[in-house]
Amino acid sequence: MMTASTVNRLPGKEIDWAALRADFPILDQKVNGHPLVYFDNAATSQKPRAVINALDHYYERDNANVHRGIHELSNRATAGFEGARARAAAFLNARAAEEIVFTRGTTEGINLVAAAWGNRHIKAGDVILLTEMEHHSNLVPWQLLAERTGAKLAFLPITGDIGQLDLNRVDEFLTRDVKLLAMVHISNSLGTINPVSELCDRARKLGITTLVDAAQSVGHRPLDVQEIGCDFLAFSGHKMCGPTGIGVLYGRGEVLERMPPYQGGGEMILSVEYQRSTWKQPPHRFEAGTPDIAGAIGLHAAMDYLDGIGRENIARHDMELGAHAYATLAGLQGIRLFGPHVGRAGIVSFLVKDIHAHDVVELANRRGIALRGGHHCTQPLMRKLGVESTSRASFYFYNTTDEIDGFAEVIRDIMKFFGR
Ligand code: C6P
Repeated sequence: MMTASTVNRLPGKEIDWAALRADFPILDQKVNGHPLVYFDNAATSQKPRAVINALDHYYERDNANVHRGIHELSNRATAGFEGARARAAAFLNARAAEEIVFTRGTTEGINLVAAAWGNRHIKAGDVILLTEMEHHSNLVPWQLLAERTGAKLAFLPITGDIGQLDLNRVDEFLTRDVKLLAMVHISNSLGTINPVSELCDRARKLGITTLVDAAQSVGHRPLDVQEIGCDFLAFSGHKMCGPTGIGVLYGRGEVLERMPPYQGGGEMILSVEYQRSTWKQPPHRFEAGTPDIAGAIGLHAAMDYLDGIGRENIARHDMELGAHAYATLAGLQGIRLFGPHVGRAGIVSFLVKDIHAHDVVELANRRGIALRGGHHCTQPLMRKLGVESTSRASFYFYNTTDEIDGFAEVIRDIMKFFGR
C-alpha cells in the first residue's frame, strides 16, 4: 500500500507536507469542535501508522523475551531488538551497534552517564560545564553528581531574550578544570540551535569529555555523532515519531568500555557468584533487566519513516515553520518573543502582554490548538529571562503555515478578549 510518505518519496517530487498528515491517524479529529492543530511536538510528537503497525505486528506475532530463549519467538524478538540497535547506529552514523545503549529516554541516558561515568571520573574540584539553557534533565543529574563528589557546576552564558550562547566567552569557561561539557543541541524553550560540533571540537582539544542532549534535534535534522565528535549523545524516541519509554544513549566505544555498570540485574552480567559478579561488554552492561523490546522495534520503524522523508527535508521545513511563526507573531503588538530572530528551530516561545501563559494555552485549547505553557523544565532559564513561564508552539513536519496563520488569528482573538 502506498502511504502518503511513500508517494512523497518518488524521485524529483516536491514534498507535499500536508499530505503526510494522512500517515498520522490522530491528526484527523476535532477538538472542542475545531480541527486539531497539534503544536506541542517538543513535548511529544505524534506517531505515524508505520510505527503503530510495527508495534501491533510485534505484539500480535513475535512477542517474547530477548537474549534468553532459543525458541522461534524469542529469536524473532531478539532479532527485532538488535536490528533496532543496528538501525540506531546507522541513523546516528555511530561506528558500531555496540555504541548504542537503549534507555527509557533522554533523561535516563543522561542519568546513566552521570552515575556510571561521573562516579568514576569526577572528583572534588572538577568543573562540569553546562549552559544556561539546559533542560532539568541535563542539569539535575549533574547537581546530584556534584553533591556526591564535590565537583562544581559552571554555565556558559546566553545573550538576553535572543537566547544564543555567548560564543565570545567560551574560552573563559572552557578551562583546564573542566572535565565534562554537557549541552543541549536545540533548546526546548528557545528554539536556539547550538553549534555543538564546534564546541565539542574545542572541548576535545582540551581533553574534555562531551555530552549532547539531542532530545529536540534528533528527529528534526540529520545527526552524525562522528561529525559532532561528542563522547555521548542522548535522545528519546517519543519526540521523533517513536513510542514513549524508549530512548538511546550513544557512547563512544572506548569511553563505554571503561565505564562500570549503571544498574545491576539480569541481562547485564557474565557470571554471578553470591559475593561478586562480572559484567558483559557494552552495550549490554548498561541494560539491566528486560528492555522495552516493542519500543525499540517501534523506534526502528520511526527511523525508517523519517529517513523515508529525508531528515534534510524535515530540517528545512522545520526552520521554515519556525521562521514563519516567529515573523507572524512578531507582527502582533504586545507579544514578547524568546529565542533567535533567525536560524531558529521550529519551537517558538512567547508571552502575550499581561496575559498569563496558561490562559493563552487554555483559550487556544478551546479553539482546538495544542500549545504548552509553563517553565518547560527550564526554571533557571526562565529566571534568567525574568519570567515565570512562557507559552510555546512547537512544530513538526506535518504542521503547515496555514495552521500557523490560524493560530495567529486565535492569538489576536485572545488579545481582544482580554482587551489588549
Ligand atoms: N522536554 C518539553 O520540552 P524525556 O522526558 O527524557 O523524554 O526528555 C527530557 C528532555 C531532555 N532534554 C530536552 C532538551 C527536552 O526538551 C526534554 C523534554 C519536554 O516539553 C518535556 S519538559
